[in-house]
Amino acid sequence: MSKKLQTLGEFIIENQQAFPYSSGELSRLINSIRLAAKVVNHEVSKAGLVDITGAAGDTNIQGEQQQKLDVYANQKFIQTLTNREIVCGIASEENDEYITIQGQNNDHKNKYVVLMDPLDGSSNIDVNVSVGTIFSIYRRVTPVGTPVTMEDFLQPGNLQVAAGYIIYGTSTMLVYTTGHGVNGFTLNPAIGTYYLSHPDMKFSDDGNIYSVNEGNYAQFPQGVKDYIKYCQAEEGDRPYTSRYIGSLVSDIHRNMIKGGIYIYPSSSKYPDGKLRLLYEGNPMAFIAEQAGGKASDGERRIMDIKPQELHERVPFFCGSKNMVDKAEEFIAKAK
Ligand code: AHM
Ligand code: MG
Repeated sequence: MSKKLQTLGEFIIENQQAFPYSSGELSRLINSIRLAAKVVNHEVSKAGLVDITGAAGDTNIQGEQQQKLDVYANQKFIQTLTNREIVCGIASEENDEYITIQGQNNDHKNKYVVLMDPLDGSSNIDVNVSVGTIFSIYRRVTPVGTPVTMEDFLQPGNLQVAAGYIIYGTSTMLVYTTGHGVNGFTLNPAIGTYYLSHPDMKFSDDGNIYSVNEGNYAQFPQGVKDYIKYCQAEEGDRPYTSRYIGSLVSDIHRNMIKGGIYIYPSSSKYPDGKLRLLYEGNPMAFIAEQAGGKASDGERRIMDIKPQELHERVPFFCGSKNMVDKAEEFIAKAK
């Protein structure tokens, strides 16, 4: 018997009541992300054909070189979100400052802020490896009718109303949560429709994959080194398998499906870790927790951290719950 095919559009409508503040705005917001993702997907999939890859020449706030597709994806997502009367502000990993959206009547009446990494792992594009978009959505805390302020963006992850990622991989998928589990949709590029392909995604409690840039091993804190040695030890179900793409979305996506832990710890090069709390840490943490997994900075729950600035970095341990617990145990022991 064949399974009933459900499109993302149908899924959004059917589940609208389950969304927080179910006025339909959040559904429209997810819809516009879905649309922008299709446009970006189209461009990303052509990257090898046209002379679009390579550095655009700009340098982002972290001092990293931007690829042209980063700039393109950033523009597309911002355009699509700005053109709809839903979002009052956008913060992007590619922009130094947040963007205020006043709305068509200049009345600042929109309710949601979106924080995003429009094209994460973009250094992988030149070598035809999967990249992703990550997004995080909050309700504004300042009154409707006034321009957004920094306060609207610096909310802890536990106040997210939705978060998700798009993976531009062998298939393009949109995976998201509104706090009622995690669902994954695969794009049929021939007709431009996303279908529910991965309902109710879950991290297994235990896993056997660890994903970390081991080239930086010598720079890691002792507790992290000890945990990596534990992963490699021949005992019980270990050694675990090491898998690291260097593309956060792909590494987390694989580990959610197969069971595993992703680690980007602090190091002598990156004393606060490399990943950004607002654009990468919080949305991935929300997804992980909604999928029964865990996300921590090695000591604290990621989503309980009160952000101090837009581009703040955070050490990141995310994945199967028992694996993250074990990593925390080693870190605590080494203190
Ligand atoms: P980016 O936002 O500049 O693309 O950097 C984030 C990426 C993640 O996708 C990935 O997990 C990590 O950086 C890889 O870093 P490294 O090359 O240091 O291992
Ligand atoms: Mg990134």
